[in-house]
Amino acid sequence: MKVVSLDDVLGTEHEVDGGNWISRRLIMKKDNMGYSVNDTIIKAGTETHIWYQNHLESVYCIEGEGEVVTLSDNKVWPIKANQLYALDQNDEHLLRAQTTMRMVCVFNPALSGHEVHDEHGVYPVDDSQ
Ligand code: 9YT
Repeated sequence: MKVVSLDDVLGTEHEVDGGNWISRRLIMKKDNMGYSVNDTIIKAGTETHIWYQNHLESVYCIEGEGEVVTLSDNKVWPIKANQLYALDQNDEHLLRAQTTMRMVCVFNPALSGHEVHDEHGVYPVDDSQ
């Protein structure tokens, strides 16, 4: 067993600044859990285009409020603290933060821990062992 504190990650290479968000990677591929876990801050007033074509992600909001727009149907999903959204269809979406949002993000397959979005909002497949 292991215990990971947010303080263990802050200021390290696993605190990743994506511009509109800062992702603190708590569990990564190297931990061999089959998923990864991030504690992510989404900056207030931002809109981020995201499309995880290679990953499924569940996002549990623990602070703040905003909305997700799924682009296949232009549906707007208001999100606030204590709600989880699951991108179970690799859904292309916009994430809008009305206030600063704090999210617990779980990815399958696991992230290596260094990923930032490419120009299409995608994280690459990590083929490394
Ligand atoms: C909620 C969300 O998808 N934010 C973008 C960052 C990403 N989830 C991450 O790597 O923590």
